[in-house]
Amino acid sequence: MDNTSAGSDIAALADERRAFNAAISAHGMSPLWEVLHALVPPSPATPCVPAHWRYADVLPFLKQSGQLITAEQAVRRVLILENPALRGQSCITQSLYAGLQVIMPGEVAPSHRHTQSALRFVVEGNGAYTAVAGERTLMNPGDFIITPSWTWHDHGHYGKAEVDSQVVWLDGLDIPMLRFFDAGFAENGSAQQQEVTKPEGINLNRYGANMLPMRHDPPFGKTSPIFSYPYDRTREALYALERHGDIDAWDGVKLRYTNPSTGGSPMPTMGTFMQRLPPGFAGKPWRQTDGAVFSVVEGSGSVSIERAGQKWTFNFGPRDHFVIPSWHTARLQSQPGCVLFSFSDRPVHEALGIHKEERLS
Ligand code: 1HN
Repeated sequence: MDNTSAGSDIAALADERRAFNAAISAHGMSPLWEVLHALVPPSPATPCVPAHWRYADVLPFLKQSGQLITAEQAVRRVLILENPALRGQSCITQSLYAGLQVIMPGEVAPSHRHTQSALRFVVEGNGAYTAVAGERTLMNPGDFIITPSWTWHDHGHYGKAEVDSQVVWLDGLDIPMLRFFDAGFAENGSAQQQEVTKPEGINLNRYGANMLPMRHDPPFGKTSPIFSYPYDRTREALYALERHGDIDAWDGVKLRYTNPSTGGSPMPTMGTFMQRLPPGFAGKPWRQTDGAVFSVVEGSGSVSIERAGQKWTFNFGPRDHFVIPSWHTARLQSQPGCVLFSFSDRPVHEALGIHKEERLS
């Protein structure tokens, strides 16, 4: 066979395959051999990219949004943190939603419920509360608060306009995951605010004193019975462990929040973490299949992220947010020391037996 006839054979075959693809396409089919490599990549090939939202850039827009629309009109006045590579999809990773919610003194964000689970991580301000299942909890900076799936919830701000200022928190929801499963339901409450039937703090007394009632049904199904994890306790633990020298070369001092009745994650779909990087920390690199969203609580530092020859470095300060997508190699550094909150879909990876993590040197 000479080169010319081999060339025309190849061209003829290509034509035949194109015609075949068109023919089966008309019957709702397509050839696997065209897409097999992309369907099962050798390692996770996320479309997500690393991204950083500086609080100094975000805050003016949060304040401006307070002038444009009330919390009541908006239902939830939130600026969504959209992954730059997934614009228009309301997600920060393929499975997670994140947004910054702002509530002004005197405002109410009306009662509703949905099957999507939500976490709140308080970024700044005082005087706001969130109500879950008849109990209100004050929201203070650094507090991690849960809205379990299908529980009525509303938010409010006890403060007075002119005297007090806005409260801002990070919302983390499993919206894209429930969208993927087509399992989302939602309902509006009949009243703006749910009736308060329990004294503030009773939830923490009942489930959050390292003890549990002798007999109880889990109040929130697969979600932690505790819905508020105050920062002062978390902070005290992290700083004490730092003083004791319990410092991991990759993570610094890192603790995960737990559901006290199972030891597992507080929510079935999202894991939450808090870590302290001691002064002068230069962490080793790691990668993990769960893409993670970070909120900077105290101090400053930097994160370097690498994937397939591309590199990003974010210098972060208090109240900044950033995302490390799946299977991107990351390392954390901090000169003055810092505290970082983060959340990811790790419990789902673990439940499915697909979680993978590599700690590099
Ligand atoms: C929601 O209910 C809240 O309750 C926040 O504060 C963000 C984003 C999408 C759908 C529902 C909240 C939300 C949300």
